[in-house]
Amino acid sequence: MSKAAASTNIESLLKETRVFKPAKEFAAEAHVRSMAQYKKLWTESVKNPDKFWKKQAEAELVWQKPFTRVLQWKEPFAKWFTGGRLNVSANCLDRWLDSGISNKAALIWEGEPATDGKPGEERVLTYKQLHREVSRFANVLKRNGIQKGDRIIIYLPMVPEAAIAMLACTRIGAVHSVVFGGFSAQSVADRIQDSGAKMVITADGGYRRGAVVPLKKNVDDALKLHDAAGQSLTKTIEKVIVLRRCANEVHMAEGRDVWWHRELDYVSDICAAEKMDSEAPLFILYTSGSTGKPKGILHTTAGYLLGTKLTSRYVFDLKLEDVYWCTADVGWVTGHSYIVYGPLANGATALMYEGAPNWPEPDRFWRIIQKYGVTILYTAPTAIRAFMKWGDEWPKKHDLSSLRLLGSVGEPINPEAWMWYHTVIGGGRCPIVDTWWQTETGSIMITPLPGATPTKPGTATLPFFGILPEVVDEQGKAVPKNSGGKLVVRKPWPSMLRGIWGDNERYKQTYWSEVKGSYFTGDGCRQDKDGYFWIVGRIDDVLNVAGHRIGTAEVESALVSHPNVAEAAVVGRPDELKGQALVCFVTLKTGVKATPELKNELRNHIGKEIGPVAKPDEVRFAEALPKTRSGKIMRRLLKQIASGLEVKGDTTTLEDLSVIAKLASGEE
Ligand code: 7RM
Repeated sequence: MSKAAASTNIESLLKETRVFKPAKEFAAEAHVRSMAQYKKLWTESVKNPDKFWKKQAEAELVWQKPFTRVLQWKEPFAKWFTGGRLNVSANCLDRWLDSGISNKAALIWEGEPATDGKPGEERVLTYKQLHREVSRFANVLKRNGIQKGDRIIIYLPMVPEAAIAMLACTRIGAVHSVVFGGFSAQSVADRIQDSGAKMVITADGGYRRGAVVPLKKNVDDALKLHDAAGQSLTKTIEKVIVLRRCANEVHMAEGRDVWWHRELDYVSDICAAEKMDSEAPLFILYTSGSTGKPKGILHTTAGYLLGTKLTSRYVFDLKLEDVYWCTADVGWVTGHSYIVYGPLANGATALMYEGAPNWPEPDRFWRIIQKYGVTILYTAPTAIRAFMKWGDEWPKKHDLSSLRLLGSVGEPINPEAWMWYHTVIGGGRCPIVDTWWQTETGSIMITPLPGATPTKPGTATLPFFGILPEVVDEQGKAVPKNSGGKLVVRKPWPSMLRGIWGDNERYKQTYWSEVKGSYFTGDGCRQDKDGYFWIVGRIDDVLNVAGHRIGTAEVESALVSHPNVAEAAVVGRPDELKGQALVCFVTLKTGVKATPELKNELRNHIGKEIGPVAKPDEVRFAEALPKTRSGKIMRRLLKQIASGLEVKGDTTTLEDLSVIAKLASGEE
């Protein structure tokens, strides 16, 4: 790419100049109150990480036996807080029992509304009650043959029992692997096989937009699956525990399947928390990589707990009186870290909602916020853009004045969505924390601190304490400010993944061989003059069109800044002349007509926003974009469609298969 072209691109990336300083009243009450305070703490934390993490681990965690060393680092394998023993469920529950908050709500759960319009159920579990339920269920696990170190698949809907099951595992040292309720029988079987799980915890069914998802049936199907050689994929499974949720008919296999509620009759509500090694495996969570086979990301006990606890408190400015709502599913890492472990380790009150944002109407979130007086909302850009599309009338119907902080996670948030979130949902008064992190990182890595960091729409801003990210070139050398490069992390951190389950080679290969001596995130990034990190998206989403490096996220952001566009995804298609051509898939706002004129207008709009180099070769209108159940646009599929190829590979995480059929047939 020519120098001139490069600088044009960079300028366009740097167009966003709005800055939002924390309000004085907010900062005055916040855990971190100024940039000076943040900078001092951060500098200390990376200059002397041993000292910093030692102090935090001693102050924040309840130890059954103190640790003797902070970090043993044999790249790429880290051991944190060795010699120590502790229990995650004891840190989330028992520690609050003799405190003033034992009778405070730990979890507030709202069920999906019924099809006949009846409101959803409500359940509140105080710390004391949650402690009892977790202890009882931990005894059920033991009664069914589970021992320390055994792996358990959790395949449940968004009900409190999902959190209870996770915490019960941690109480006795079993390793959970939560599989999102939207995954297929095949995915369940693959995860059982890879983890060697002994048990599945599931439900008869789960509600989704008024329908029943047959979870137990899927488990039955999974348990019948074989590999190509005729070997069972799931022979390690001894027991299946079934929660009754929908009362749909299910088959119970004698000797293998037991009902959750029946089992409770046989157990006491006292279960001592196992003394676990700091480095004992805590959970495995499968995530997709660049190959077809999902990776089992392994997290361990002490470091993960410390990371999620600290970030929950500082990033969300969490206080005891907050009603905090993270809208993720517990099947994703965001649900693990920021519904269950982080908030409970802080004695917070976390809300959990079973259903979809637009069921039965697109105001579900705003209704819930008003009903419970939610103070902190943590959601994803894809949801925010959907709300924008559905129209302002839905949030406007409800009183959102209880909100004091907003969070975003999962993908880059485009400035337009950021501004809408800020104005329409936050009433212009709530700071937004755009949090960058990954399944692999365990907890938030790059983020504003809401009482300290001036924010700019579209950037996750600066690193959290103890985190040393850098943007580097092909040789692994730091690039100058305002240049694009690969995002790496230079130092180990407590909540980092400890490996890929059963595949050390792949762990080394994927994360530690791209840039020598550093953790490679897979994301592209640049730092602006203030040192703020602008995540451009996955490196594989950066296109090279006729020698110009174009971030798909950048073009998408330009598209959604057009008043008629609700959402856009941009991919590359191989092109004989240019290397790659740019193809845009665009969802229009409700009521906007899809015309050839509009296509042209959008091309010109991009030309205007970014420059002629970014003018797409093709604009295609789509009723909806293919997304994973966690809301990430499946660009891999769009690339195949853009290239006129048959859609191949794993589509089990796809939210709605018919979207693909429509796109491929060219239906608009
Ligand atoms: C928490 C989570 C990780 C990938 C990551 C990025 C993207 C996540 C942001 C973001 C820009 C953000 N875990 N990503 N958060 N990009 N700004 N604030 O999403 O493992 O499922 O995904 O998501 O590409 O590498 S994840």
